[in-house]
Amino acid sequence: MLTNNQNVLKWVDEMVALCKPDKVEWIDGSEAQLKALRDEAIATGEMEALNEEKLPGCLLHRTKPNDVARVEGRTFICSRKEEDAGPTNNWCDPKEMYAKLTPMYDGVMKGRTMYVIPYSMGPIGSPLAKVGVELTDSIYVVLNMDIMTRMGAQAFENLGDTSNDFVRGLHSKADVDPENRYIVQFPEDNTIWSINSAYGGNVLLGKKCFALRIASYQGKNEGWMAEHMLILGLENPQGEVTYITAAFPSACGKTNLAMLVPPEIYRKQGYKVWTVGDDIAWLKPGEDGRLYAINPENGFFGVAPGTNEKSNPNALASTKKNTIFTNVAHNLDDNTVWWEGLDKNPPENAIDWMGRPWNGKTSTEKGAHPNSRFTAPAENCPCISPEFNTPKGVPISAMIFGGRRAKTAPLVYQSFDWKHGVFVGSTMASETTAAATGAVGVVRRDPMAMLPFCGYHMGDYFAHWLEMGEKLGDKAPKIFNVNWFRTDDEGHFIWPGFGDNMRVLMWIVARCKGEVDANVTPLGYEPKPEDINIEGLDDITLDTVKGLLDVDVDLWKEEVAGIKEFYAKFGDKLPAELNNQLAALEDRLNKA
Ligand code: OXD
Ligand code: MN
Repeated sequence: MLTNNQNVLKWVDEMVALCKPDKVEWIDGSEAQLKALRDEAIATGEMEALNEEKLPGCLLHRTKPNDVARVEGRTFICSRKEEDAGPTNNWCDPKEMYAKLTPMYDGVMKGRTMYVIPYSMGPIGSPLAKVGVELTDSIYVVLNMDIMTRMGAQAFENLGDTSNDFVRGLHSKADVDPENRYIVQFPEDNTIWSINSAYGGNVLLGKKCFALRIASYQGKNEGWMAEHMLILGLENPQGEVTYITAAFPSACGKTNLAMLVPPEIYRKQGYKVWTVGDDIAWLKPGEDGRLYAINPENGFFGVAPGTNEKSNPNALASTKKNTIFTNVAHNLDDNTVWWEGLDKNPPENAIDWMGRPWNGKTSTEKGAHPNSRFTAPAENCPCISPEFNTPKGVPISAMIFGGRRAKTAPLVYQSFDWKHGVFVGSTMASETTAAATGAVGVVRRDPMAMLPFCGYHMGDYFAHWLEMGEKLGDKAPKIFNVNWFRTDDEGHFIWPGFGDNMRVLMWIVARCKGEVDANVTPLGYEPKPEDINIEGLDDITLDTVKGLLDVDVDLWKEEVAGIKEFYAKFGDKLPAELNNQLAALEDRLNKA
Protein backbone atom coordinates (compact mmCIF):
# COMPACT_ATOMS: atom_id res chain seq x y z
CA MET A 1 0.00 0.00 0.00
CA LEU A 2 1.29 3.40 -0.93
CA THR A 3 -1.05 5.63 1.05
CA ASN A 4 -2.70 6.08 4.42
CA ASN A 5 -5.62 7.90 2.85
CA GLN A 6 -8.64 6.11 4.34
CA ASN A 7 -10.94 7.17 1.51
CA VAL A 8 -8.68 5.48 -1.00
CA LEU A 9 -8.11 2.39 1.14
CA LYS A 10 -11.80 1.87 1.88
CA TRP A 11 -12.80 2.21 -1.78
CA VAL A 12 -10.03 -0.13 -2.98
CA ASP A 13 -11.14 -2.70 -0.37
CA GLU A 14 -14.72 -2.49 -1.62
CA MET A 15 -13.71 -2.91 -5.25
CA VAL A 16 -11.40 -5.82 -4.39
CA ALA A 17 -14.31 -7.48 -2.59
CA LEU A 18 -16.42 -6.99 -5.71
CA CYS A 19 -13.95 -8.00 -8.43
CA LYS A 20 -12.22 -10.75 -6.40
CA PRO A 21 -8.77 -10.62 -8.03
CA ASP A 22 -6.25 -13.31 -7.09
CA LYS A 23 -3.73 -10.59 -6.35
CA VAL A 24 -3.64 -6.82 -5.81
CA GLU A 25 -0.57 -4.89 -6.94
CA TRP A 26 -0.09 -1.23 -6.05
CA ILE A 27 1.72 0.64 -8.81
CA ASP A 28 4.47 2.80 -7.30
CA GLY A 29 5.80 3.76 -10.73
CA SER A 30 9.33 2.50 -10.09
CA GLU A 31 11.37 1.38 -13.09
CA ALA A 32 11.87 -2.05 -11.52
CA GLN A 33 8.14 -2.60 -11.24
CA LEU A 34 7.47 -1.34 -14.78
CA LYS A 35 10.20 -3.56 -16.19
CA ALA A 36 8.70 -6.60 -14.50
CA LEU A 37 5.30 -5.74 -15.99
CA ARG A 38 6.74 -5.23 -19.48
CA ASP A 39 8.55 -8.56 -19.22
CA GLU A 40 5.34 -10.27 -18.12
CA ALA A 41 3.32 -8.74 -20.97
CA ILE A 42 5.98 -9.83 -23.47
CA ALA A 43 6.10 -13.35 -21.99
CA THR A 44 2.33 -13.80 -22.29
CA GLY A 45 2.23 -12.33 -25.81
CA GLU A 46 0.04 -9.40 -24.74
CA MET A 47 2.76 -7.13 -26.11
CA GLU A 48 5.74 -7.55 -28.40
CA ALA A 49 9.12 -5.92 -27.88
CA LEU A 50 10.33 -4.05 -30.98
CA ASN A 51 13.80 -3.50 -32.46
CA GLU A 52 15.96 -2.31 -29.53
CA GLU A 53 18.23 -0.30 -31.80
CA LYS A 54 15.68 1.39 -34.02
CA LEU A 55 12.87 1.68 -31.49
CA PRO A 56 14.38 1.31 -28.01
CA GLY A 57 11.88 0.63 -25.24
CA CYS A 58 8.99 0.37 -27.73
CA LEU A 59 6.20 -2.18 -27.59
CA LEU A 60 3.49 -3.35 -29.98
CA HIS A 61 -0.02 -4.35 -28.96
CA ARG A 62 -3.11 -5.47 -30.87
CA THR A 63 -6.62 -5.10 -29.55
CA LYS A 64 -9.51 -7.30 -30.61
CA PRO A 65 -10.94 -6.29 -34.02
CA ASN A 66 -14.23 -5.49 -32.27
CA ASP A 67 -12.46 -3.08 -29.92
CA VAL A 68 -10.59 -0.41 -31.89
CA ALA A 69 -12.20 2.92 -31.05
CA ARG A 70 -14.17 4.89 -28.50
CA VAL A 71 -17.79 3.74 -28.35
CA GLU A 72 -19.99 6.80 -28.01
CA GLY A 73 -23.17 4.75 -28.20
CA ARG A 74 -22.15 2.86 -25.06
CA THR A 75 -20.81 5.89 -23.16
CA PHE A 76 -23.08 7.23 -20.42
CA ILE A 77 -23.31 10.24 -18.15
CA CYS A 78 -25.13 9.02 -15.05
CA SER A 79 -26.14 12.16 -13.20
CA ARG A 80 -29.01 11.80 -10.73
CA LYS A 81 -31.27 13.98 -12.88
CA GLU A 82 -31.62 13.23 -16.57
CA GLU A 83 -31.75 16.92 -17.43
CA ASP A 84 -28.24 17.32 -16.00
CA ALA A 85 -26.83 15.03 -18.68
CA GLY A 86 -28.67 16.90 -21.41
CA PRO A 87 -29.72 16.03 -24.94
CA THR A 88 -26.22 15.29 -26.28
CA ASN A 89 -25.32 12.49 -23.82
CA ASN A 90 -26.65 9.00 -23.18
CA TRP A 91 -28.14 9.00 -19.71
CA CYS A 92 -29.15 6.34 -17.20
CA ASP A 93 -30.18 6.68 -13.57
CA PRO A 94 -27.03 6.02 -11.48
CA LYS A 95 -28.78 3.53 -9.18
CA GLU A 96 -29.98 1.58 -12.17
CA MET A 97 -26.55 1.67 -13.83
CA TYR A 98 -24.74 0.53 -10.67
CA ALA A 99 -27.31 -2.26 -10.32
CA LYS A 100 -26.74 -3.35 -13.90
CA LEU A 101 -22.93 -3.23 -13.82
CA THR A 102 -22.23 -4.55 -10.30
CA PRO A 103 -23.04 -8.16 -11.23
CA MET A 104 -20.81 -7.79 -14.29
CA TYR A 105 -17.86 -6.81 -12.07
CA ASP A 106 -18.65 -9.50 -9.49
CA GLY A 107 -15.71 -11.91 -9.58
CA VAL A 108 -14.54 -10.53 -12.94
CA MET A 109 -10.88 -10.49 -11.84
CA LYS A 110 -10.74 -14.09 -10.56
CA GLY A 111 -7.47 -15.58 -11.81
CA ARG A 112 -6.19 -12.07 -12.57
CA THR A 113 -4.24 -9.33 -10.83
CA MET A 114 -5.83 -6.01 -9.95
CA TYR A 115 -3.41 -3.13 -10.48
CA VAL A 116 -3.99 -0.04 -8.34
CA ILE A 117 -2.75 2.96 -10.32
CA PRO A 118 -2.42 6.33 -8.58
CA TYR A 119 -1.92 9.16 -11.04
CA SER A 120 -1.93 12.92 -11.30
CA MET A 121 -3.58 14.76 -14.15
CA GLY A 122 -1.37 17.82 -14.41
CA PRO A 123 2.13 18.52 -13.15
CA ILE A 124 2.78 17.27 -9.61
CA GLY A 125 2.30 20.20 -7.26
CA SER A 126 0.22 22.25 -9.70
CA PRO A 127 -2.79 24.00 -8.17
CA LEU A 128 -4.66 22.93 -11.31
CA ALA A 129 -3.71 19.24 -11.04
CA LYS A 130 -6.06 16.52 -9.79
CA VAL A 131 -5.54 12.98 -8.58
CA GLY A 132 -7.14 9.83 -9.89
CA VAL A 133 -6.86 6.18 -8.98
CA GLU A 134 -7.55 3.58 -11.64
CA LEU A 135 -8.10 -0.07 -10.81
CA THR A 136 -7.55 -2.34 -13.79
CA ASP A 137 -6.81 -5.93 -14.75
CA SER A 138 -4.76 -4.87 -17.78
CA ILE A 139 -0.99 -4.46 -17.90
CA TYR A 140 -1.49 -2.59 -21.19
CA VAL A 141 -3.45 0.01 -19.23
CA VAL A 142 -0.72 0.33 -16.58
CA LEU A 143 2.01 0.81 -19.18
CA ASN A 144 -0.06 3.35 -21.14
CA MET A 145 -1.03 5.27 -18.00
CA ASP A 146 2.69 5.48 -17.18
CA ILE A 147 3.19 7.40 -20.42
CA MET A 148 -0.02 9.44 -20.43
CA THR A 149 -0.05 10.59 -16.78
CA ARG A 150 2.26 11.30 -13.85
CA MET A 151 1.78 7.85 -12.42
CA GLY A 152 2.89 6.30 -9.14
CA ALA A 153 3.49 7.07 -5.48
CA GLN A 154 4.04 10.79 -6.16
CA ALA A 155 0.36 11.18 -7.01
CA PHE A 156 -0.66 10.03 -3.52
CA GLU A 157 1.73 12.56 -1.98
CA ASN A 158 -0.27 15.22 -3.77
CA LEU A 159 -3.54 13.82 -2.43
CA GLY A 160 -2.49 13.70 1.24
CA ASP A 161 -3.97 11.52 3.96
CA THR A 162 -7.48 12.90 4.31
CA SER A 163 -8.66 14.33 1.01
CA ASN A 164 -11.58 12.72 -0.73
CA ASP A 165 -10.96 14.65 -3.94
CA PHE A 166 -9.82 11.87 -6.24
CA VAL A 167 -11.51 10.24 -9.19
CA ARG A 168 -12.35 6.59 -8.68
CA GLY A 169 -11.82 4.65 -11.89
CA LEU A 170 -12.68 0.97 -12.17
CA HIS A 171 -11.75 -0.85 -15.35
CA SER A 172 -11.97 -4.48 -16.30
CA LYS A 173 -11.41 -5.82 -19.77
CA ALA A 174 -13.70 -8.71 -18.66
CA ASP A 175 -14.35 -10.75 -21.85
CA VAL A 176 -13.97 -7.75 -24.21
CA ASP A 177 -17.57 -8.42 -25.15
CA PRO A 178 -18.94 -5.60 -27.34
CA GLU A 179 -22.52 -6.39 -26.32
CA ASN A 180 -21.68 -5.72 -22.68
CA ARG A 181 -19.24 -2.87 -23.16
CA TYR A 182 -19.94 0.19 -21.00
CA ILE A 183 -18.03 3.40 -20.44
CA VAL A 184 -19.84 5.14 -17.62
CA GLN A 185 -19.23 8.42 -15.86
CA PHE A 186 -20.94 9.18 -12.53
CA PRO A 187 -20.00 12.87 -12.23
CA GLU A 188 -21.64 13.39 -8.84
CA ASP A 189 -19.66 10.45 -7.39
CA ASN A 190 -16.29 11.30 -8.98
CA THR A 191 -16.49 7.81 -10.42
CA ILE A 192 -15.85 6.09 -13.76
CA TRP A 193 -16.69 2.46 -14.53
CA SER A 194 -15.43 0.92 -17.76
CA ILE A 195 -15.94 -2.72 -18.70
CA ASN A 196 -15.46 -5.07 -21.66
CA SER A 197 -13.03 -2.91 -23.61
CA ALA A 198 -9.25 -2.87 -23.79
CA TYR A 199 -8.92 0.03 -26.26
CA GLY A 200 -7.18 3.26 -25.22
CA GLY A 201 -9.90 5.91 -25.16
CA ASN A 202 -12.24 3.56 -23.29
CA VAL A 203 -9.77 2.32 -20.71
CA LEU A 204 -7.10 4.98 -20.08
CA LEU A 205 -9.54 6.57 -17.68
CA GLY A 206 -7.41 9.64 -17.02
CA LYS A 207 -7.96 10.88 -20.56
CA LYS A 208 -11.42 11.47 -22.03
CA CYS A 209 -13.37 10.02 -19.08
CA PHE A 210 -11.67 12.03 -16.33
CA ALA A 211 -9.81 14.94 -17.96
CA LEU A 212 -12.83 15.90 -20.09
CA ARG A 213 -16.12 14.35 -18.92
CA ILE A 214 -15.63 14.38 -15.13
CA ALA A 215 -13.34 17.43 -15.18
CA SER A 216 -15.75 19.55 -17.25
CA TYR A 217 -18.36 18.94 -14.53
CA GLN A 218 -15.84 19.73 -11.76
CA GLY A 219 -14.76 22.84 -13.62
CA LYS A 220 -18.33 24.12 -13.81
CA ASN A 221 -18.72 23.70 -10.04
CA GLU A 222 -15.27 24.99 -9.13
CA GLY A 223 -14.83 27.91 -11.55
CA TRP A 224 -12.47 26.51 -14.16
CA MET A 225 -12.68 24.83 -17.57
CA ALA A 226 -11.71 21.44 -19.00
CA GLU A 227 -11.53 21.72 -22.78
CA HIS A 228 -10.77 19.50 -25.77
CA MET A 229 -8.00 21.85 -26.85
CA LEU A 230 -4.37 21.78 -27.85
CA ILE A 231 -2.05 24.35 -26.28
CA LEU A 232 0.88 25.89 -28.16
CA GLY A 233 3.34 28.70 -27.62
CA LEU A 234 4.50 30.90 -30.49
CA GLU A 235 7.88 32.50 -29.78
CA ASN A 236 9.05 35.58 -31.68
CA PRO A 237 12.68 36.46 -32.41
CA GLN A 238 12.73 38.64 -29.26
CA GLY A 239 11.96 35.55 -27.18
CA GLU A 240 8.41 36.55 -26.25
CA VAL A 241 5.99 33.63 -26.27
CA THR A 242 2.25 33.98 -26.96
CA TYR A 243 0.13 31.03 -25.87
CA ILE A 244 -2.87 29.83 -27.85
CA THR A 245 -5.39 27.03 -27.34
CA ALA A 246 -7.38 25.48 -30.17
CA ALA A 247 -10.36 23.12 -30.44
CA PHE A 248 -11.13 21.08 -33.56
CA PRO A 249 -13.37 18.09 -34.21
CA SER A 250 -11.47 14.92 -35.12
CA ALA A 251 -9.72 14.70 -38.52
CA CYS A 252 -8.89 18.40 -38.66
CA GLY A 253 -5.15 18.12 -37.93
CA LYS A 254 -5.12 19.07 -34.25
CA THR A 255 -1.91 17.21 -33.41
CA ASN A 256 -0.25 18.68 -36.51
CA LEU A 257 -1.15 22.21 -35.44
CA ALA A 258 0.03 21.54 -31.87
CA MET A 259 3.45 20.49 -33.23
CA LEU A 260 3.62 22.90 -36.16
CA VAL A 261 6.94 23.44 -37.93
CA PRO A 262 7.17 27.11 -38.98
CA PRO A 263 7.80 27.78 -42.67
CA GLU A 264 11.30 28.72 -43.71
CA ILE A 265 10.60 32.48 -43.82
CA TYR A 266 9.71 32.48 -40.12
CA ARG A 267 12.33 29.93 -39.03
CA LYS A 268 15.07 32.07 -40.59
CA GLN A 269 13.94 35.04 -38.51
CA GLY A 270 13.99 33.00 -35.31
CA TYR A 271 10.31 32.20 -34.77
CA LYS A 272 9.54 28.95 -32.92
CA VAL A 273 6.47 26.96 -32.00
CA TRP A 274 6.35 25.05 -28.70
CA THR A 275 3.89 22.30 -27.86
CA VAL A 276 2.30 22.37 -24.41
CA GLY A 277 -0.51 19.93 -25.22
CA ASP A 278 -2.09 18.17 -28.19
CA ASP A 279 -5.54 17.22 -26.90
CA ILE A 280 -6.75 18.58 -23.56
CA ALA A 281 -6.42 21.88 -21.68
CA TRP A 282 -7.43 22.69 -18.12
CA LEU A 283 -7.87 26.43 -17.73
CA LYS A 284 -8.27 28.60 -14.66
CA PRO A 285 -7.93 32.31 -13.91
CA GLY A 286 -4.55 33.07 -12.31
CA GLU A 287 -3.65 35.66 -9.67
CA ASP A 288 -3.19 38.34 -12.32
CA GLY A 289 -6.72 37.73 -13.64
CA ARG A 290 -5.60 36.12 -16.90
CA LEU A 291 -6.61 32.63 -17.96
CA TYR A 292 -3.85 30.02 -17.40
CA ALA A 293 -3.72 26.57 -18.99
CA ILE A 294 -2.06 23.30 -18.15
CA ASN A 295 -1.99 20.13 -20.17
CA PRO A 296 -3.26 17.49 -17.72
CA GLU A 297 -1.58 14.74 -19.73
CA ASN A 298 2.03 13.62 -19.88
CA GLY A 299 2.09 11.98 -23.30
CA PHE A 300 0.42 11.82 -26.70
CA PHE A 301 -2.15 9.20 -27.68
CA GLY A 302 -1.93 10.02 -31.36
CA VAL A 303 -3.44 8.58 -34.52
CA ALA A 304 -0.62 6.83 -36.40
CA PRO A 305 -1.87 6.70 -40.04
CA GLY A 306 -0.92 9.83 -41.94
CA THR A 307 1.86 10.71 -39.49
CA ASN A 308 5.07 11.12 -41.46
CA GLU A 309 8.24 13.14 -41.84
CA LYS A 310 6.36 15.79 -43.80
CA SER A 311 2.96 16.00 -42.08
CA ASN A 312 4.33 15.95 -38.54
CA PRO A 313 8.05 15.33 -38.02
CA ASN A 314 7.78 16.20 -34.33
CA ALA A 315 5.09 13.59 -33.67
CA LEU A 316 7.09 11.01 -35.60
CA ALA A 317 10.24 11.82 -33.62
CA SER A 318 8.23 11.45 -30.40
CA THR A 319 7.54 7.80 -31.26
CA LYS A 320 11.15 6.71 -31.64
CA LYS A 321 11.62 5.44 -28.07
CA ASN A 322 9.60 4.24 -25.07
CA THR A 323 6.42 4.26 -27.14
CA ILE A 324 3.53 1.81 -27.26
CA PHE A 325 2.05 1.15 -30.70
CA THR A 326 -1.50 -0.19 -30.92
CA ASN A 327 -2.99 -1.84 -34.03
CA VAL A 328 -0.28 -0.78 -36.50
CA ALA A 329 1.40 -3.18 -38.96
CA HIS A 330 4.43 -5.14 -37.73
CA ASN A 331 7.38 -5.24 -40.13
CA LEU A 332 8.96 -8.62 -39.54
CA ASP A 333 12.12 -7.91 -41.54
CA ASP A 334 13.50 -5.51 -39.00
CA ASN A 335 10.96 -5.82 -36.17
CA THR A 336 9.66 -2.28 -36.55
CA VAL A 337 6.23 -0.81 -37.27
CA TRP A 338 4.48 0.64 -40.31
CA TRP A 339 1.21 2.40 -41.04
CA GLU A 340 -0.53 3.86 -44.08
CA GLY A 341 0.96 7.24 -44.90
CA LEU A 342 4.25 6.65 -43.04
CA ASP A 343 6.22 6.36 -46.28
CA LYS A 344 5.85 4.96 -49.77
CA ASN A 345 7.63 1.76 -48.88
CA PRO A 346 5.25 -0.66 -47.12
CA PRO A 347 6.87 -3.84 -45.84
CA GLU A 348 6.33 -7.06 -47.79
CA ASN A 349 6.93 -9.36 -44.90
CA ALA A 350 4.59 -8.09 -42.22
CA ILE A 351 1.71 -8.83 -39.86
CA ASP A 352 -1.38 -6.64 -40.16
CA TRP A 353 -3.28 -5.07 -37.27
CA MET A 354 -5.46 -8.17 -37.00
CA GLY A 355 -2.43 -10.43 -36.61
CA ARG A 356 -2.55 -11.90 -40.14
CA PRO A 357 0.42 -12.21 -42.54
CA TRP A 358 0.41 -9.12 -44.72
CA ASN A 359 2.29 -8.01 -47.82
CA GLY A 360 2.11 -4.23 -48.07
CA LYS A 361 3.23 -4.24 -51.69
CA THR A 362 0.45 -6.49 -52.96
CA SER A 363 -2.36 -6.43 -50.41
CA THR A 364 -5.43 -4.31 -51.09
CA GLU A 365 -6.22 -4.25 -47.38
CA LYS A 366 -4.80 -1.88 -44.84
CA GLY A 367 -1.87 -2.97 -42.69
CA ALA A 368 -2.72 -0.63 -39.82
CA HIS A 369 -6.20 0.12 -38.51
CA PRO A 370 -7.24 3.69 -39.50
CA ASN A 371 -7.52 4.47 -35.77
CA SER A 372 -4.25 2.77 -34.83
CA ARG A 373 -2.31 4.73 -32.26
CA PHE A 374 1.02 5.60 -30.71
CA THR A 375 1.32 6.34 -27.00
CA ALA A 376 4.44 8.50 -26.77
CA PRO A 377 5.99 10.37 -23.83
CA ALA A 378 5.67 14.16 -24.21
CA GLU A 379 9.32 14.53 -23.20
CA ASN A 380 10.30 12.81 -26.47
CA CYS A 381 8.83 15.64 -28.53
CA PRO A 382 11.56 17.86 -30.02
CA CYS A 383 9.34 20.95 -29.66
CA ILE A 384 7.94 20.25 -26.20
CA SER A 385 7.53 23.56 -24.38
CA PRO A 386 10.04 24.45 -21.66
CA GLU A 387 6.88 25.35 -19.67
CA PHE A 388 5.36 21.88 -20.03
CA ASN A 389 5.81 21.07 -16.33
CA THR A 390 5.25 24.58 -14.98
CA PRO A 391 2.74 24.21 -12.12
CA LYS A 392 0.94 27.49 -12.71
CA GLY A 393 0.47 26.82 -16.42
CA VAL A 394 0.81 29.27 -19.30
CA PRO A 395 -1.22 32.47 -19.85
CA ILE A 396 -3.56 32.17 -22.80
CA SER A 397 -3.91 35.09 -25.23
CA ALA A 398 -6.08 33.47 -27.89
CA MET A 399 -8.52 30.61 -28.23
CA ILE A 400 -9.22 29.16 -31.66
CA PHE A 401 -12.19 27.17 -32.87
CA GLY A 402 -12.20 25.43 -36.22
CA GLY A 403 -13.78 22.85 -38.43
CA ARG A 404 -13.71 21.40 -41.88
CA ARG A 405 -15.90 23.57 -44.13
CA ALA A 406 -15.68 23.52 -47.93
CA LYS A 407 -17.38 26.86 -48.61
CA THR A 408 -18.81 28.72 -45.61
CA ALA A 409 -16.20 29.58 -42.99
CA PRO A 410 -13.40 31.92 -44.10
CA LEU A 411 -9.73 31.17 -43.46
CA VAL A 412 -9.86 33.12 -40.21
CA TYR A 413 -12.00 35.61 -38.34
CA GLN A 414 -12.02 37.07 -34.85
CA SER A 415 -15.14 37.28 -32.74
CA PHE A 416 -16.33 40.76 -31.75
CA ASP A 417 -15.97 39.88 -28.07
CA TRP A 418 -16.03 36.91 -25.65
CA LYS A 419 -19.82 36.41 -25.79
CA HIS A 420 -19.76 36.39 -29.55
CA GLY A 421 -16.82 33.98 -29.34
CA VAL A 422 -18.87 31.60 -27.20
CA PHE A 423 -21.55 31.75 -29.90
CA VAL A 424 -18.93 30.91 -32.55
CA GLY A 425 -17.67 27.95 -30.50
CA SER A 426 -21.16 26.69 -29.78
CA THR A 427 -21.95 26.53 -33.51
CA MET A 428 -18.72 24.79 -34.51
CA ALA A 429 -19.19 22.23 -37.24
CA SER A 430 -17.39 20.00 -39.67
CA GLU A 431 -18.50 18.50 -42.93
CA THR A 432 -18.16 14.73 -43.16
CA THR A 433 -15.39 13.49 -45.44
CA ALA A 434 -15.23 10.40 -47.60
CA ALA A 435 -13.12 8.81 -44.86
CA ALA A 436 -16.10 8.54 -42.53
CA THR A 437 -19.00 6.24 -43.20
CA GLY A 438 -22.25 7.81 -44.35
CA ALA A 439 -22.95 10.71 -46.65
CA VAL A 440 -20.20 13.11 -47.67
CA GLY A 441 -20.55 16.83 -46.99
CA VAL A 442 -23.10 16.54 -44.19
CA VAL A 443 -22.70 19.24 -41.55
CA ARG A 444 -22.10 17.83 -38.06
CA ARG A 445 -22.29 20.31 -35.20
CA ASP A 446 -19.70 19.73 -32.52
CA PRO A 447 -19.73 22.66 -30.06
CA MET A 448 -16.20 23.45 -28.86
CA ALA A 449 -15.31 19.91 -30.12
CA MET A 450 -16.87 18.73 -26.85
CA LEU A 451 -19.93 16.88 -28.14
CA PRO A 452 -18.80 13.42 -26.94
CA PHE A 453 -16.88 14.79 -23.96
CA CYS A 454 -19.05 17.26 -22.04
CA GLY A 455 -19.99 15.63 -18.74
CA TYR A 456 -23.17 17.63 -18.21
CA HIS A 457 -25.94 19.50 -20.03
CA MET A 458 -24.44 21.34 -22.97
CA GLY A 459 -26.76 24.33 -22.38
CA ASP A 460 -25.28 24.68 -18.88
CA TYR A 461 -21.84 24.29 -20.42
CA PHE A 462 -22.47 27.28 -22.71
CA ALA A 463 -23.65 29.23 -19.66
CA HIS A 464 -20.44 28.32 -17.86
CA TRP A 465 -18.39 29.66 -20.77
CA LEU A 466 -20.37 32.92 -20.60
CA GLU A 467 -19.78 33.15 -16.83
CA MET A 468 -16.05 32.59 -17.24
CA GLY A 469 -16.03 35.53 -19.67
CA GLU A 470 -17.75 37.74 -17.08
CA LYS A 471 -15.12 36.76 -14.55
CA LEU A 472 -12.17 37.34 -16.88
CA GLY A 473 -13.49 40.68 -18.19
CA ASP A 474 -10.98 42.49 -20.36
CA LYS A 475 -8.30 39.91 -19.49
CA ALA A 476 -10.21 37.22 -21.38
CA PRO A 477 -8.39 35.60 -24.30
CA LYS A 478 -9.50 36.76 -27.74
CA ILE A 479 -11.54 34.17 -29.63
CA PHE A 480 -10.97 33.24 -33.28
CA ASN A 481 -12.35 30.80 -35.83
CA VAL A 482 -10.23 29.18 -38.54
CA ASN A 483 -10.91 26.95 -41.53
CA TRP A 484 -7.98 25.33 -43.34
CA PHE A 485 -10.29 23.33 -45.61
CA ARG A 486 -11.93 25.62 -48.17
CA THR A 487 -12.01 23.97 -51.59
CA ASP A 488 -12.06 25.23 -55.15
CA ASP A 489 -14.62 24.22 -57.77
CA GLU A 490 -12.79 20.93 -58.37
CA GLY A 491 -12.84 20.11 -54.68
CA HIS A 492 -9.11 20.77 -54.07
CA PHE A 493 -7.99 22.46 -50.88
CA ILE A 494 -6.99 26.06 -51.59
CA TRP A 495 -4.92 26.78 -48.49
CA PRO A 496 -1.68 24.75 -48.12
CA GLY A 497 -2.26 24.06 -44.41
CA PHE A 498 0.26 22.25 -42.17
CA GLY A 499 3.23 24.52 -41.31
CA ASP A 500 1.79 27.36 -43.38
CA ASN A 501 -1.03 27.68 -40.84
CA MET A 502 1.60 29.64 -38.92
CA ARG A 503 0.83 32.54 -41.28
CA VAL A 504 -2.66 32.68 -39.83
CA LEU A 505 -1.38 32.28 -36.27
CA MET A 506 0.85 35.30 -36.90
CA TRP A 507 -2.21 37.43 -37.67
CA ILE A 508 -3.93 36.10 -34.56
CA VAL A 509 -0.96 37.02 -32.39
CA ALA A 510 -0.76 40.47 -33.97
CA ARG A 511 -4.47 40.99 -33.19
CA CYS A 512 -3.90 39.94 -29.56
CA LYS A 513 -1.13 42.51 -29.29
CA GLY A 514 -3.19 45.22 -30.98
CA GLU A 515 -0.61 45.49 -33.77
CA VAL A 516 -2.87 45.11 -36.80
CA ASP A 517 -6.21 46.47 -38.03
CA ALA A 518 -9.05 44.36 -39.35
CA ASN A 519 -12.04 44.51 -41.66
CA VAL A 520 -15.47 44.33 -40.08
CA THR A 521 -17.67 41.67 -41.71
CA PRO A 522 -21.02 40.17 -40.69
CA LEU A 523 -19.10 37.27 -39.12
CA GLY A 524 -16.56 39.23 -37.14
CA TYR A 525 -13.18 40.85 -37.70
CA GLU A 526 -11.29 39.55 -40.70
CA PRO A 527 -7.73 40.24 -41.81
CA LYS A 528 -7.11 42.76 -44.53
CA PRO A 529 -5.96 40.31 -47.24
CA GLU A 530 -2.50 41.89 -47.41
CA ASP A 531 -2.01 41.18 -43.70
CA ILE A 532 -1.79 37.44 -44.29
CA ASN A 533 1.85 36.90 -45.21
CA ILE A 534 2.07 34.79 -48.39
CA GLU A 535 5.78 35.27 -49.08
CA GLY A 536 7.26 32.02 -50.35
CA LEU A 537 3.90 30.41 -51.24
CA ASP A 538 3.92 29.52 -54.93
CA ASP A 539 0.23 29.01 -55.59
CA ILE A 540 -1.27 31.70 -53.40
CA THR A 541 -1.81 35.25 -54.59
CA LEU A 542 -3.47 38.20 -52.91
CA ASP A 543 -6.60 37.31 -54.86
CA THR A 544 -6.52 33.76 -53.48
CA VAL A 545 -6.43 35.20 -49.97
CA LYS A 546 -9.33 37.50 -50.82
CA GLY A 547 -11.26 34.44 -51.95
CA LEU A 548 -10.40 32.54 -48.79
CA LEU A 549 -11.75 35.41 -46.71
CA ASP A 550 -14.88 35.91 -48.74
CA VAL A 551 -18.23 35.63 -46.92
CA ASP A 552 -21.04 34.11 -49.00
CA VAL A 553 -24.10 35.76 -47.48
CA ASP A 554 -26.58 33.29 -48.98
CA LEU A 555 -24.68 30.30 -47.64
CA TRP A 556 -24.49 31.97 -44.26
CA LYS A 557 -28.25 32.49 -44.23
CA GLU A 558 -28.57 28.72 -44.69
CA GLU A 559 -26.05 28.31 -41.89
CA VAL A 560 -28.24 30.44 -39.61
CA ALA A 561 -31.18 28.13 -40.33
CA GLY A 562 -29.00 25.12 -39.43
CA ILE A 563 -27.92 26.75 -36.17
CA LYS A 564 -31.53 27.50 -35.22
CA GLU A 565 -32.40 23.87 -35.69
CA PHE A 566 -29.40 22.79 -33.64
CA TYR A 567 -30.10 25.26 -30.83
CA ALA A 568 -33.69 24.01 -30.56
CA LYS A 569 -32.32 20.80 -28.99
CA PHE A 570 -31.26 22.62 -25.87
CA GLY A 571 -34.69 24.03 -25.05
CA ASP A 572 -34.77 26.58 -22.26
CA LYS A 573 -31.30 25.54 -21.10
CA LEU A 574 -29.89 27.49 -24.03
CA PRO A 575 -28.60 30.78 -22.61
CA ALA A 576 -30.65 33.71 -23.94
CA GLU A 577 -27.38 35.40 -24.86
CA LEU A 578 -26.73 32.81 -27.56
CA ASN A 579 -30.13 33.42 -29.15
CA ASN A 580 -29.34 37.12 -29.06
CA GLN A 581 -26.04 36.44 -30.80
CA LEU A 582 -27.80 34.38 -33.45
CA ALA A 583 -30.37 37.13 -34.04
CA ALA A 584 -27.57 39.69 -34.30
CA LEU A 585 -25.75 37.57 -36.90
CA GLU A 586 -28.94 37.20 -38.90
CA ASP A 587 -29.44 40.92 -38.76
CA ARG A 588 -25.90 41.65 -39.93
CA LEU A 589 -26.32 39.20 -42.84
CA ASN A 590 -29.61 40.80 -43.85
CA LYS A 591 -27.94 44.18 -43.97
CA ALA A 592 -24.90 42.96 -45.86
C1 OXD B 1 -9.03 11.51 -29.47
C2 OXD B 1 -10.35 11.94 -29.91
O1 OXD B 1 -8.73 10.30 -29.51
O2 OXD B 1 -10.65 13.12 -29.78
O3 OXD B 1 -8.25 12.38 -29.03
O4 OXD B 1 -11.13 11.11 -30.39
MN1 MN C 1 -9.19 14.26 -28.69
